[in-house]
Amino acid sequence: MESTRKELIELLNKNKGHISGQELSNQLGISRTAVWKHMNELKKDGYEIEAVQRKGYKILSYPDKISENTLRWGLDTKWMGNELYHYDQVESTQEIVHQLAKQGKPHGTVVIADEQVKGKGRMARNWDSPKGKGIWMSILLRPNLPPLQAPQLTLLAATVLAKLIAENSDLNPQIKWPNDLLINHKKVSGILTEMQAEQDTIQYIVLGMGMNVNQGEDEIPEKIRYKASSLKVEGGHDWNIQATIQHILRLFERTYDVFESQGFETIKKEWEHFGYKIGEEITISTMKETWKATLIGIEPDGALRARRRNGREEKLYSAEIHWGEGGYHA
Ligand code: BT5
Repeated sequence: MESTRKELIELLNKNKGHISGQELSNQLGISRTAVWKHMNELKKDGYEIEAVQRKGYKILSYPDKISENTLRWGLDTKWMGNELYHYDQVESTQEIVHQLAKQGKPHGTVVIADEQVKGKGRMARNWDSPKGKGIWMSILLRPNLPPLQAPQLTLLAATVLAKLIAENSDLNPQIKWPNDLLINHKKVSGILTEMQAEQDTIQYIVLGMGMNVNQGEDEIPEKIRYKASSLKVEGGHDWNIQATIQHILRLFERTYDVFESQGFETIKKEWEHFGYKIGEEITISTMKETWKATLIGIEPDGALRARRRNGREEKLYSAEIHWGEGGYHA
């Protein structure tokens, strides 16, 4: 039942014009009455379907509720999201993509959930992912890169999200190295890049993106309210989550293709355009120490470049940056 319905939607989706009941019945191997029954079920679920005599059926619009079908509808990408899975609730989309990667799923496989009950941040931190309020999504990537270059993909993803927000609103997104997207100094999005590598080759990468979209201020956990926000809180209106996901997937594909053909240089420039606190003094914490430094920018390979107060410059691959009393701390 479920798979016939999926096939039916795919057929309607593929067909730009109307498709006749007879044609559908032939292709699906079911009777015309069964086709008609399925159509009624779809309508009940919020699909708007036009039925024209002697021409057949056509989907006019999809329901608001996100599903695999509605996400695929109009997603004109080449490789991104060719395999796409949507769940109402998961522990973490990261774990599902790890499993899919092990099953050999292709580059560009996407997993999206309405809600995560064990959303993951970096270093076993928690990522709050309330139902239907944000974008909780992980992408499987199989890049042809040495493992050392994997962090560039985090910067690429942050650039994609910053560009998307800048192009579609009056908001002024900034990227806090390496993985936070801030608006008005508050975090609206975080990226988690997990890699499976063997010596000098990457087997696969699971790139997780979390973006707070339609939470009102009181829907952001009190504990993090001083440093976290959503697009709605900052911009004053709801966003269409489904359209935004599709937009991210398209822009991600385009940006990734540029990265593959031209290297990191173009992405680096875009990243720096959104770079947070570049040229300003911040505090850097590594596993070993905490020190004051001026942020200079990022290196051609994506590492952070910072200058100590004594003038010595350093290149950092992993660190936390923070600033000010009561300011942002991860
Ligand atoms: C991150 O970690 O920023 C990476 C977040 C990645 C989430 C995505 S959602 C899809 C995929 N599936 C997953 O399970 N994860 C990925 P980090 O830099 O460690 O930041 C975590 C810290 O941010 C927490 O310790 C909180 O202080 C804060 N935080 C938690 N939830 C937040 C939220 N929704 N918005 C803003 N800040 C949050």
